[in-house]
Amino acid sequence: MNIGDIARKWLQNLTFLAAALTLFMAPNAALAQEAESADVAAEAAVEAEAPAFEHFGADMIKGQPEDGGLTFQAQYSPNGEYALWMHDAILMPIITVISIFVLFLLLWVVFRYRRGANPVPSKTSHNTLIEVVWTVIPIIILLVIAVPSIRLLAAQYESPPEDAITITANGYQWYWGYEYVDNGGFEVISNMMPEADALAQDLPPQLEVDNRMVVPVNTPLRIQTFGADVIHAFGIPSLWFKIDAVPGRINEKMLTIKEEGIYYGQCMELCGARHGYMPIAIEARSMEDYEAWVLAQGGTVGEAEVVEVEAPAAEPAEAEETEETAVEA
Ligand SMILES: [Cu+2]
Repeated sequence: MNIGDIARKWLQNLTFLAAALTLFMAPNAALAQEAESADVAAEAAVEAEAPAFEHFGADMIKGQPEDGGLTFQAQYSPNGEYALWMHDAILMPIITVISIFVLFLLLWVVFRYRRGANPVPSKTSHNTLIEVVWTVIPIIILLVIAVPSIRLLAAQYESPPEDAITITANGYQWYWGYEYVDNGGFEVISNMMPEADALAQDLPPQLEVDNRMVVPVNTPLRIQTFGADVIHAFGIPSLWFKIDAVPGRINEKMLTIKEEGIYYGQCMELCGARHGYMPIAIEARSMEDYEAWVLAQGGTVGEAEVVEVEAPAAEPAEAEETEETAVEA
């Protein structure tokens, strides 16, 4: 073989190698390109599905006391509406009628039986008819009040349905933490917003917070409360909702909010030096908005969280151990 032959052979080999390489790489390159465009499409889809969550502004504040208001502030939960109706339609009319009637009796006695008109006082000490009337009528009034009153009391103790969304309000000295038990278990820490920031956004200072408790509207919520250090109380007047947050135990109460909006409350149990500076701000949103917010917080939505919650494996083992110890003992 001369040098020319060797060179030709090498050239052939090189060409073959190059061809093989090209054949091998081409589909990969195509695949990579496809994958890249798929990624871009997926990202675009995610962006389209989950628009950036925007919190409500001052125009959505509801249930605040009004200047010159005579009754309770507007109510935004079924129990609150019922309580407001009972106050306005039953209690206030009865109180008004009784007060006017007693005032009339007093004035009547003062004028009709004054000394000038009655030089000889009456010696009457019993009147069976009047005594029966002033016993029976108050009983009827009390029964009329008792019916809606006991209904309201019972409604406030009603247990939430099984599919209610559980949110735990943890009271800390001196702020609130909202734990989304059914949405991945993340906790939102909520502190009072500095006065200047609140005023700049036209929000009520000392009521507004940095992170609101976002909840879905028209959905039964299982609100659980817990005191991390001392007793606090989770109270929102416009939702007719108040429940103590006690260390060492979990309290539970159902809450359903009827309208989207921002509702303010405060800690309602004297809990220390900054008790007056741990406000509550609830933002009720549509279910879609709520889920978007949960995802933005890193939480989970839908069926997935049911699968994630597995029964603790340690339990049966512990039970066996206690059995064994019991046998040994
Ligand atoms: Cu407190």
